[in-house]
Amino acid sequence: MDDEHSRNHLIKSFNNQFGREPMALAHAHGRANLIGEHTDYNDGLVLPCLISNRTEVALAIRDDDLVCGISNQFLTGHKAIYDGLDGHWLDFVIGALHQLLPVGGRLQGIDIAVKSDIPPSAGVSSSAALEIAILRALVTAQQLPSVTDTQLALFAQRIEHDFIGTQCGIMDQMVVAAATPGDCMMLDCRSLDYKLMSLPAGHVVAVVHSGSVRKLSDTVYNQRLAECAAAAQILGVSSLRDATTGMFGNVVLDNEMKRAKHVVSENVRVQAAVNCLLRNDPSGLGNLMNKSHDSLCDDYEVSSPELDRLVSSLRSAGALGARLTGAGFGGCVVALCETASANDIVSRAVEMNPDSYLIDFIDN
Ligand code: NG1
Repeated sequence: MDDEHSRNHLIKSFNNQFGREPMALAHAHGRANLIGEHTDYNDGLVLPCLISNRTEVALAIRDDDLVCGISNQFLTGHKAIYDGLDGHWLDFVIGALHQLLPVGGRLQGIDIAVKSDIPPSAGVSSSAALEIAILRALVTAQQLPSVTDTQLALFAQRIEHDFIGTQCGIMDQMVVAAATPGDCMMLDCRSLDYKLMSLPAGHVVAVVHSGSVRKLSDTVYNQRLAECAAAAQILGVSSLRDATTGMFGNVVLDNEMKRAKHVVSENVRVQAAVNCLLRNDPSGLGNLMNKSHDSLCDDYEVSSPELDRLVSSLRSAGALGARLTGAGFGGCVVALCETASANDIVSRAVEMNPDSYLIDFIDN
């Protein structure tokens, strides 16, 4: 479905459900991370790209305090703004209303229709896309002064922290707010400085779903966060961004130090990957992606048998590099492929992993 057709379809659904026209429309894309995993909440470096899959929202203000929503992915529902959080997707809308208060927003009832082709729980930022799209539409509907992309990203991250319960870093929200499909964003998660870059000429990144959704992710995610904080304290640095490989010595590494080793080496790999993009070196980039996956598997311990199998199938089918993307424990894999052979590589890998399927090809 093209963009205009899809927008008209959303407006029609809004109309059918709420019997009126929406006051604002907005959309935001999902993302796949090329390299730089589990570094964002350690003040580190990341290199995510937007995918073409996107979330669209249509909304209008109500004159009571109810938030009423329909979605093609989640259950229709309604709740009052002042009801407690209960894990319903409408908590994202309530979170967004609260975040916009400091820039003049108001706590008002909302009718909202959402349409998305970003698979949830797949490591491709369906939640950041929903947050940014809702925030953008509310800025329009409430006629607020314009908000910068970085401000939007920080509001979206606070929705995760305060209304959803995930203590995530800033990678997803920054790239979703500030990039356009096909861009790679080199982001410093400490300073929030970023640079948009292009993929190597003649190459695409395949985003392939392993067929297994993320399991145990919130619990293990928060556990990794705590292990990284403990490792930083042991190493005497304020965050693992300031740790160096020399600090580990030659001793056998316990869990905390293994997590630290991944983060420190991953920051080095992101810098090296940026150099590969600058000098158009796809095989160097592929190599770094492979090393990143191995480190996530051995030292960070967030891979799964399904992800490992898909990664090795993509490599053996001819990808220059393949790795899990997002938090891990299931979800998607990214693979760097020559454009001319990308379809063939993905078809062969999918044949070897019948539950897996292609989500998108990212190209410039
Ligand atoms: P995914 O798996 O896309 O939800 C999560 C975090 C990111 C980052 C990555 C690991 C959320 C919402 N996002 O991404 O901030 O830490 O894991 O690099 O939890």
